[in-house]
Amino acid sequence: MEGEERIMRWMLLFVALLAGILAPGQPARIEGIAVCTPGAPRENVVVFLTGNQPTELEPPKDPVLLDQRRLRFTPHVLPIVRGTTVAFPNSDRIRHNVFSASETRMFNLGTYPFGVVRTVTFDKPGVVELLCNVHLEMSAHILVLETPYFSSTDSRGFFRIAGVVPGVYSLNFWCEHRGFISQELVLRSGQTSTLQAILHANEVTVAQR
Ligand SMILES: [Cu+2]
Repeated sequence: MEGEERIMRWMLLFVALLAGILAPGQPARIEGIAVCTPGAPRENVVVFLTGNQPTELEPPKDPVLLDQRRLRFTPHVLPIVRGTTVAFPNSDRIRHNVFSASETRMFNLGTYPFGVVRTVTFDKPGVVELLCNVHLEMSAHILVLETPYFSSTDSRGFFRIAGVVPGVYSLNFWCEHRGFISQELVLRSGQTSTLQAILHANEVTVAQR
C-alpha cells in the first residue's frame, strides 16, 4: 500500500513537471545579429515584433532621453512605444534647435542653450526625422512603435527581445536609408531563437536556430 502511494506521488510530480514544461504562455526570446548593409556600421538597426503583441501599451513613466552632445543627436536612432515622452536636453555649450517636419509628429522646440531640457510626447505610430536648424549635419530618427517588443542593434549588430508572448509574428527591421523590411516568425512557448538577419534590397534572409 505504502509503495503504491509512493508511486502515485511520483506520478503526480511527473505530471506536474510535464505540465510546467508544456504550459502555454512561457515567454519566448529572440536575439542575434541584424546587418543592414554588409561592411557598414552595424548599430541602429531597429528590430521589432508585431501581430501578436499586447494591445495595451505601457509607455515608460519617465521620459526617454535623446541627447544633443558634441554636435550629435544621441542615440542617432531611438525606437519607442507609442505614448512615450522623449526629453531633448542640450548638453553642448552652444545653442541647438530640435524640429521635425515629419507627418507622424511635426514640432519645433525652438533654439535653446546648454542645460535646458524640452520634451515631446509621441502619440502616433510612424517615423519621425529630427533635425537641428542651427547645425545642418545633425539628424536622428525616432520610431514610434505599436509594440513593446523592440530592440535596436549595438555596435556589433546585436539585438535582444525578451519576454515575448508565444505566437505568430511579423519580424520587422528598419534601417535608416532602407526603411522597413518584414517577414513571418513563429515563436513557441519558452523558446529562445538565435537569428542572423541580413537585409537585402527588398527582402531579408533570416537564419533561425
Ligand atoms: Cu544643433
